[in-house]
Amino acid sequence: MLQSRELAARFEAYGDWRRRLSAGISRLHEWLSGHELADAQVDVKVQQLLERLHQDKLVVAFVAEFSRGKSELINAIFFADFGQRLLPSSAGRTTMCPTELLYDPARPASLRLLPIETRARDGSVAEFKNYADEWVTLALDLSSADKMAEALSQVSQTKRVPVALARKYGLHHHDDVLAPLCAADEGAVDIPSWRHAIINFPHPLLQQGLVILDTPGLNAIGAEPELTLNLLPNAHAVLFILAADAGVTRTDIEVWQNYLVSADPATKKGRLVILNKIDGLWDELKTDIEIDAEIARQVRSSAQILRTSPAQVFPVSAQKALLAKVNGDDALLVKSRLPKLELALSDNLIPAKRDIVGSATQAEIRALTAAVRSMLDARIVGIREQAAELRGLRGKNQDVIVHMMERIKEEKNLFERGMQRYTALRTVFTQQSNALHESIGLARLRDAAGETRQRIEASPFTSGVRLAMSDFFGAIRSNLETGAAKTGEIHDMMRAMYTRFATEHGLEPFSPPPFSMLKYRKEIDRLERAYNMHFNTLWNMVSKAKFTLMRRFFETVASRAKHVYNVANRDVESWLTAVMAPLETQVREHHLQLRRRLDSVKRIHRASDELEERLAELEEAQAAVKTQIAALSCEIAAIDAIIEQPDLVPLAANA
Ligand SMILES: Nc1nc2c(ncn2[C@@H]2O[C@H](COP(=O)(O)OP(=O)(O)OP(=O)(O)O)[C@@H](O)[C@H]2O)c(=O)[nH]1
Ligand SMILES: [Mg+2]
Repeated sequence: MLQSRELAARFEAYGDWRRRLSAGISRLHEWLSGHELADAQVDVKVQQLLERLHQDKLVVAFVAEFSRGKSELINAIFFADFGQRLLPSSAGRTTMCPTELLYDPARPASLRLLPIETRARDGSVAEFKNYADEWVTLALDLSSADKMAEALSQVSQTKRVPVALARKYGLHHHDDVLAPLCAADEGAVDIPSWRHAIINFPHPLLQQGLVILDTPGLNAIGAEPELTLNLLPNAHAVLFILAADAGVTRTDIEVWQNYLVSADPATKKGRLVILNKIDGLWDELKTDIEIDAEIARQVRSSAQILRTSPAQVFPVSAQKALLAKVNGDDALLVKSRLPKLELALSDNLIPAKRDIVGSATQAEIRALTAAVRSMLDARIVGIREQAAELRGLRGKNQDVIVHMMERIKEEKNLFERGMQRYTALRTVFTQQSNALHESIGLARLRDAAGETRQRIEASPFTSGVRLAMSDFFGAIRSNLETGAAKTGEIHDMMRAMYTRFATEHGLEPFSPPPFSMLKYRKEIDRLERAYNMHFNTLWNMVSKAKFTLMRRFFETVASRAKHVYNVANRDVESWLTAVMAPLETQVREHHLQLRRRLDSVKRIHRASDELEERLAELEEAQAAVKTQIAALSCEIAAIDAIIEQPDLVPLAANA
């Protein structure tokens, strides 16, 4: 049977690859620990790496005006195995709140719902996610597809409230297209019951780290800043859905322009247009050739209106594809053209994601093992020097040996004096690190956010709000700049210190890596662009509840910024370790070597027949370190091989 499992198979292969990579890293770690080459820093780094690989997510969002078939398409692509419609899909407005489908093994299978009432309070959806008690949790019965579907019908639930209350939530206004659809009694309207839904269940794809985001139509998208500022810009792929029976409407164009076309070229990849419901064109009085020509014509005209290439537009029938998969009807599945979309989606998505994760992991492994490698190299050099020194003593009398002992003692004293400088450096380094952390600390961000909140509240005009917001971004940029200056100072200081230890005590030369704040600045720039893009839309959309909405909008901006600060602080912490750790290791190793040298010479001084024995020991020690270096290279090569190995896509997927 022909299986349309391209995406599923590729995705599973990607999950498999991540697991193999994790196993490779664990093997390396075991090896390092077994040879006493892993210190606490290595342990922490490996732990972080494994955690990141394990939690790696791939987010696919579905965006469109209502009733284009988003939920149906999700059912067809991902959940046909349930043998029925899982997400509610019906005529008219169905999905009422943004719905994330994911799997978090720490929680039982459940549907979590954030009440719409939270819109009247401060706090973004991302922040509410940290407070379990704010959510209504319904258990999911995985053994019954019927019961699952029934529970999931909650995402389309609405409730009737007075207009004033809807306004307070920033949900109702006179020119909203929602109004005629849900106008109820005089003075009352229907609004969504929930603000956000999270479906947690162990579907194989979700277990691999796939996150699916289903969204409601136009105005509902605009009203939830979490979507516009966070979830959509951060999705790895966004599918924009049109319906062949509706054509490209004015609101379709609005959704496309506001949420899909962004100024950010980096996010352009992974944006696909779907022309759904092509089964409406399957006219039995026409030949297949005529039908194909009609579909091709609609693809071209849609592409033209959206100013994208026809190759980016995928005609499908989600409904027929779901039906075909449920009934195992291969001919219908091909006719639905869903397999072509799945192929494009996996081609677009997974290799790019794999490259990013692969090269990031490779870089981390390189950095991690480089330190170990340079320590082993230094050990070899030390052993060789020691052996040369001892060979020089062959046949020499006691005086020469005493003289040499004195020389080593002197060298050791000199080094120990140098250690005082090292201790002093550590103190300065700690102070500088604290100052660096403070410059990009959350307290700074909190202050800036507090001030911005007050200014938004106090300014009745657009210009005031705009200025407050732009000052907020300005304050963040200046924090990042201060932080960048501090990392520059630390870098200079450490570089000078490494050079000094290298010239004065013959330690391995090492140039510490610089730190760049560019990544975080870019992220903040992107956030500001997203904010600017949606500001006018929002401002015009909500007349009465402008300020509550603006506040909510700002809370999401602030919580995104907080995320950037958290990441920056975490990265700064690892950088500081990476800059200081080699010096620590070198100093420790060098000190140890001086002591060993002194010990050897002392032993020989006491009994000169020990010389040859000692030389043989050194010979052995050198061979052992060489074996370790070779084994380390093998371990690294094994990880590289996993990273570069092509995906093992099961053959069935290509059938
Ligand atoms: N004929 C046909 N109908 C479809 C197709 N895909 C979806 N539909 C129907 O279109 C209607 C809307 O589908 P939904 O999946 O609810 O659309 P949506 O985009 O999720 O809509 P909202 O949740 O309201 O935003 C439902 O009645 C579906 O059965 C298709 O390929 N062909
Ligand atoms: Mg829907």
